[in-house]
Amino acid sequence: MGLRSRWTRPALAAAALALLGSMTTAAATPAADTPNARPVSVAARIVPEPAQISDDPGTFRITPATAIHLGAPQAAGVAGQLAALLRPATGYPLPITRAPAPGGISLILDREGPRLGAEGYRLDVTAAGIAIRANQPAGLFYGVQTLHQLLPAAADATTRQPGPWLVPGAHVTDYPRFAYRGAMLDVSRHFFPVSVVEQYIDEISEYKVNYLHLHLSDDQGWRIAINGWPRLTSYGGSTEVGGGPGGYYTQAQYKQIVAYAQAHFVTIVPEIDGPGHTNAALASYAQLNCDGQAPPLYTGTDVGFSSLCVDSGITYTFEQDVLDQLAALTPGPYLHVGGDEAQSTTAADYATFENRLLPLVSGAGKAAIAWHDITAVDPPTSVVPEYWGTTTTDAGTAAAAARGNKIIMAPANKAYLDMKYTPSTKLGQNWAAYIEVQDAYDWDPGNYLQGVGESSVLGVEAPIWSETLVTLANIQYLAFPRLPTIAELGWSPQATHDWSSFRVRLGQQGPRWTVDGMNFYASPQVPWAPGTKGGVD
Ligand code: TNX
Repeated sequence: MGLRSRWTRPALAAAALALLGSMTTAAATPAADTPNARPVSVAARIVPEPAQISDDPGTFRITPATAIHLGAPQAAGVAGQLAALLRPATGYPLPITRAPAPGGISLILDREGPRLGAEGYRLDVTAAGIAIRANQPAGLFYGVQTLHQLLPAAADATTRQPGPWLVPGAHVTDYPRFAYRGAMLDVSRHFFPVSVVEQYIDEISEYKVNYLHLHLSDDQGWRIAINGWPRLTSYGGSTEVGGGPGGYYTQAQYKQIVAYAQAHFVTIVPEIDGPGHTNAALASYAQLNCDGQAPPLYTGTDVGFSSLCVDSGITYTFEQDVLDQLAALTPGPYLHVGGDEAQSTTAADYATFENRLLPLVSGAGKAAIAWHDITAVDPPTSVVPEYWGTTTTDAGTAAAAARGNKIIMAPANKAYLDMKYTPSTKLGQNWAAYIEVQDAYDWDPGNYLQGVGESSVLGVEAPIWSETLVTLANIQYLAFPRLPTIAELGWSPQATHDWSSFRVRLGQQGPRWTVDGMNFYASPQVPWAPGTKGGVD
């Protein structure tokens, strides 16, 4: 969260609330209107679906006297986020206290046992109070995200609203299915400033996504400052698809993104692609080209035409500088090294390159993630191939899984958020598929790719490539509601998988997204709750 401070769109929010107010049906804000009118069970509201959830007959009321009890100093960050969420719309002080606050909201860190792990939580809402318990602060954060979805949509407003602030009773015990629940943002094809990345972090972390992979380099732009190689950004970062001004992150800005992500329990995975997808670097430094000639900058959308010079020592000096600096800036365990679509590199050269590159990643103290093309070189088991294919068989990825590599599942025809929903979607592409919400939902990451079973799957990722995306509103339109859909596949037990339940729960997100001013696709497959106003393509 932290979203209240960012989603300052009073006009949009006011319009949304007017819309909510104009609805005569109590279903617009079910719990808010009449204490005992609870047309939607709490179990029918939460995305991703918790491991266990049941209703409690009581209803908790947030009042001017409600306090947030900090059960442990390490809960301070999450407590501050919860207070920042609740204060603007309620207008209540919601003090954060170290003393127990009977009748309030308690955030408690204690030994909840191994089942909850580092990210699980218990949430109990009764008439007498709200308690969130976890082993680690990440679990408290996820408990707060679940609590957020139990609040009336008007709680998201940035200005004071009338209330009442009723939270339906619930008992939740929850923990993730997969360790890696990722989103990817392509900041190379079009550049997005820090503020957009931070807002995307707000939005993905509400759905318990815990990794954000940033695609920092490609043919069209180099987006991260590297000491000793200033032209990568001053020249290689100076444009983007369509010829716009591009841009890049200074190392200080990148650190700001990392810190913002950490506060939302999101780990940044930086990607530097190679040996292909490297025109921006090749244009910036002639010595990275085998013929010593720098090509011009590129602002089109073709792929597969560029290659680093694999036999030249300077290529690996360059890579080592880049990877060492990125490793030093990145607290997370992974560096993503791309490796996809190297169509201008022979298979032998590709193997030469990767076999020199991968040790640089381990030398920098990190594990490599790479697109599943990497399986052609039989990478060490520490390397995580990311499957982006469109078929349910892939011999290379299956062989890697059999050798012991863990796999991230991002099949393009299911999980690519830049695919159009239908032929009439204006944004996005369709090379992998049209992906309506049900298509994005109806697959099982742990039993999808032949030979890659549950125990070989590290998790899922939903990439969004930005060839056609220029604004945050563009990103939101393609990401919502499919990002929460892939997030559910990453978090919820497979036993809960059920489209008829999911579409109802997804529909309950609409009023809140509307209050938040989100530009989302109001898919006709989803029964949107009253108060939902979809966005535009
Ligand atoms: C394929 S998926 C790519 C990207 C494009 C994307 C567009 C992958 C590893 N490479 O370079 O941006 O398609 O959907």
